[in-house]
Amino acid sequence: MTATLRHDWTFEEVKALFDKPFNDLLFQAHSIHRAHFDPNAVQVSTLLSIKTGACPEDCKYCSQSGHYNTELEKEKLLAVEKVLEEARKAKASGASRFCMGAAWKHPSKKDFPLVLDMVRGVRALGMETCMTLGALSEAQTMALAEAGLDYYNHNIDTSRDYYKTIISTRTFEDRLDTLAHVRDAGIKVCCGGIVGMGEEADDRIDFLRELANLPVHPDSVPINNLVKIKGTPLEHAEDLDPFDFIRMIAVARILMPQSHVRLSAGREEMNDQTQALCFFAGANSIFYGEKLLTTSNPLENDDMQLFRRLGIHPETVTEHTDGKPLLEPVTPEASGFYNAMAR
Ligand code: SAM
Ligand code: DTB
Ligand code: SF4
Repeated sequence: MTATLRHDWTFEEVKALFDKPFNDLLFQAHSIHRAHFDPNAVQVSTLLSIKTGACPEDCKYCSQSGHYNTELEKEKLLAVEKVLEEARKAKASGASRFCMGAAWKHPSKKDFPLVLDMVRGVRALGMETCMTLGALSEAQTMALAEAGLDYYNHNIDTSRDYYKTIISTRTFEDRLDTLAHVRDAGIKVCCGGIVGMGEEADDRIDFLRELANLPVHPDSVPINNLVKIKGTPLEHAEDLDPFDFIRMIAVARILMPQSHVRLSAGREEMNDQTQALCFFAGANSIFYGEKLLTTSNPLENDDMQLFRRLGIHPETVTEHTDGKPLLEPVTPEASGFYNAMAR
C-alpha cells in the first residue's frame, strides 16, 4: 500500500483520520509504514545541549526560556572539543545521528564559526549531524550546508492558531521563513512539535495538516509529548490520553508516508506498551541517551532491552544526506548499540 505524497490535505480529511476506530487507524498507518520502511528498524539520534538556558524567547513549555524561573543551570556555548567528546560517546553507545541544540533566538556572529567547527568535527567522526539553533539567515544556512550539516531541526510546535498562545516573541511565519532557507540550502528538514500543551483536538489536526502541506514533507517529524517543567506556565497542563498520542503518530505516518516520525520527548513518562504501539503506528526514530536537552530520557539499557523484546534494530545508515558515504557505515552490529548492552 504505497501512498502518493500529498500537500493538499484539508482539515476535514485529517479529522476523519483521527475519528476512525483505533484499530482501523492503526491498521492503515502500519500498512503504509510497512510499504515505505523496514517496520523493525528505528533510527537512533542522541541530543546534546551545546548552550543552555537564558533564552530570550518565551516558549511556555521550555525549561530554557529566560522568562521563567525554572531553576535550570545555565551554560555558555560548550567548547568544540567537549562537544566532539560527547559525540564520540554517543557513537560508541550506538547513535547514528548527533543533534546539537542551542537556546538562542538566532546564532550570533561570534558563536557561528564555532558551530560550523562542531558540524565538521561530528561529521568527521562518521555520524549524521543535526543542529537546532533558532532562526537562521540565508547566509548562515548556506554556511551550515557547506560545513556538511545533514539536518536542521526547527519545529512549528502546534497549530498556527494556538502558536500565539504558546509563544509571543516570534511568529509562526518566522518559523516558516527559516524552514524555507533550510530547504533551499539542501539541508534536510526536521520539523514537528509538541502535544499536551492544553491545545484542542482541532489544534492537533491543524498542526499535522500544516506539516503535511509544507512544500516538501519534513524528512524527520519529531512528535514530543510535553515534559512538564516546574516554573513554566505549562507546569500543570493536563495529560493527553496515551491513545490520542498514538493517534498523532499514526496520522503523521499516513500524511507523511516517507518521513521518519520520531517518538521524541516524553518517553520516560510512557510505558513500554504505549511505545510499542507508537512503533506499530509508524514511529521509526527515537532520541537515545539518558538526557534530552535539559530533561531526562529512558536509560540506554532500558531502550536496548525494549528493542530486543520487540525485535527492533537500529536503522542502518551508510551515507550522509548529500550522498557522500559515512566514514564507516552504522549498522546494528557495528553501531555499538548491542556492544554497549553487553558492557
Ligand atoms: N531553541 C531552538 C528552537 O526553539 O528551535 C532549539 C531547541 S528547542 C528546545 C527544540 C524543540 O524541543 C522545541 O521546538 C519543542 O518542540 C521541544 N521541546 C522543548 N521543550 C520541551 C518540553 N518541555 N517538552 C517537550 N518538548 C519540548
Ligand atoms: C525536538 O523536537 N525535540 C528535541 C529536539 N527537537 C531538539 C528536544 C526535546 C526537549 C525536551 C525538553 C528538554 O530536555 O529540555
Ligand atoms: Fe528558547 Fe528553543 Fe526553549 Fe523556545 S524552545 S525558549 S527558542 S530554547
